[in-house]
Amino acid sequence: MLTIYTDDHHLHHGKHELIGGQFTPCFEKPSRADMVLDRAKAVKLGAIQAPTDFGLSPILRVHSEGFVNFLQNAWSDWQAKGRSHDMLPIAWPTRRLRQVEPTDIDGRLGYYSFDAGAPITAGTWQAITSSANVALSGQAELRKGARGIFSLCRPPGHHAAADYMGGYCYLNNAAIAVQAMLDAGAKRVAVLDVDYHHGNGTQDIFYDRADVLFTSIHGDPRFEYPYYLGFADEKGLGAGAGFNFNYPLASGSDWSAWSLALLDACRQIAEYAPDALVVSLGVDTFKEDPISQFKLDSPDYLRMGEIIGKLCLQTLFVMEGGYAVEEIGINAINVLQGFDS
Ligand code: SP5
Ligand code: ZN
Repeated sequence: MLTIYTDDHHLHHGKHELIGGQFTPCFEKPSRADMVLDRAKAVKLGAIQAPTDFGLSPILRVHSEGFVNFLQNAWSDWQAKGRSHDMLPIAWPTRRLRQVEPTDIDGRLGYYSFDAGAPITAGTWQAITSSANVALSGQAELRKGARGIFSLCRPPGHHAAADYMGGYCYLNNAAIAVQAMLDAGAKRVAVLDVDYHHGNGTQDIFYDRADVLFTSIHGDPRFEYPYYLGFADEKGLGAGAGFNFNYPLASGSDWSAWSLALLDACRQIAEYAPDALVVSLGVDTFKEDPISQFKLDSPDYLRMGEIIGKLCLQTLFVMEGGYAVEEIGINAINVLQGFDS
């Protein structure tokens, strides 16, 4: 399988995120993608190809102009206040507060985010646009006829919605690729989000649309981040009603519970008969993941890939989460090898 990758992700290396009331070294760090790349090379998964630059227009098909403008200028606006440390928000427009974009950068930072887990640094804009280009290049390669392509994106994307960032995510790489597939002529695209956390951003972007089926298997939001979306009763809205499937699972879920949800999601995807499948590939479901509560083991990822492969759909794998850095390469590449087997 072809891997799309660029070193540009090294330009994004936040120092701290806020967890349990403490500034904690970011779990989302450059070594994650380095480990996945090393493993792809070690098992000779296939060629590694650099992305091409698609510019801002495919990003603006998914994200609002105000949000993209904010991300592009955030660091210079921050520097203009004499600050050179990472950006993190301090206030958010929750219930009954006005949804009006402030002029001040601290106000804009809260306005365009939903948590204090996604620092913006000097190199973030370059890294996130390159990550989107990795996803876009993957969909372009898939269109040439490949069965599967791996977009080794970093930073991840599935928590980012049209107009907000959070959860280590800034631009929604998977959603940008999906929209590009539709714009290139696909009639229907399915998303299977296997990251441990609910893909709230991707769900939100496509929630009222019938041309994208969104399925997600994740920690039940009653106990797990992102807490405020990902419940089983979220079925889609308007034209999108019936095209959204959430599988919230209990803390401690292992392959036996997880794979049942996967089989049901695959049944929905097969019934939808999409022109292509985009897998939001997070491997933070691993038993040793430092921030997660599922119990998948490394061989389970081979089986996951095999089951996804049985859908017989052209499939773009887009890297999302996974924080057990030692095993992230084995687990992510196992999915791709299972798919190829
Ligand atoms: C892309 C992705 O996987 N983003 C995940 C963002 C999670 N951010 C919140 C982490 C909260 C961790 N809480 C449990 C800490 C256990 N020590
Ligand atoms: Zn995750």
